[in-house]
Amino acid sequence: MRAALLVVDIQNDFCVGGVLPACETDSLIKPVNAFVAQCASKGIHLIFTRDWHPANHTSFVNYGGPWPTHCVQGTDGAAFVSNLRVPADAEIVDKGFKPDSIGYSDFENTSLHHTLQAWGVVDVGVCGIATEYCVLANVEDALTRGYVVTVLSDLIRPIEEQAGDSEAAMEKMRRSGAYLRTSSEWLDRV
Ligand code: VGL
Ligand code: ZN
Repeated sequence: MRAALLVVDIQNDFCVGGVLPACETDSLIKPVNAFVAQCASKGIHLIFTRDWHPANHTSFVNYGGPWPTHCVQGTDGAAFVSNLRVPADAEIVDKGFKPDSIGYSDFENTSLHHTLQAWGVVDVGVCGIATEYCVLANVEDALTRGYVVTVLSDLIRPIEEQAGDSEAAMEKMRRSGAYLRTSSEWLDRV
């Protein structure tokens, strides 16, 4: 199987009730669970990512960055939301662990690219949080590394700090060469 699904940062701090919640995450988890199960039954490789910061990360307001303290390694906020089903054989990739690097991408300082190459992956579908930060960064880095990348439009959620942020990110990903399709459209093609 030459396809992989990247499930980005579905963690407590980014969901309803968290410190940095994305929009409408309540309607995200069930469809992601169902889609992950469908992908698994087709043999699609599964990767779940976590934002995984040290307590002194420079993206935090206290250290001069833009964000409230979030997704600190080992805390409840950094845990996957409890109703997200993470299959036992899914690969988990952590990022953002360098204190002085913004670290939105799972391709920076991780073995993700090597893992995908070892599996022979060509197609990468991306879902999760947040559209205009970690989804965008992963999509752009995957494109740079030569993958065929599809943004799964029904299974992503933005933070939308400013109205239009999500739209702009979608347009940026499209212009960079990503396909924007629904999850079922992608599944029919891979
Ligand atoms: C993210 C803001 C800060 C994300 C991570 O996962 O999109 N956003 N850290
Ligand atoms: Zn972060």
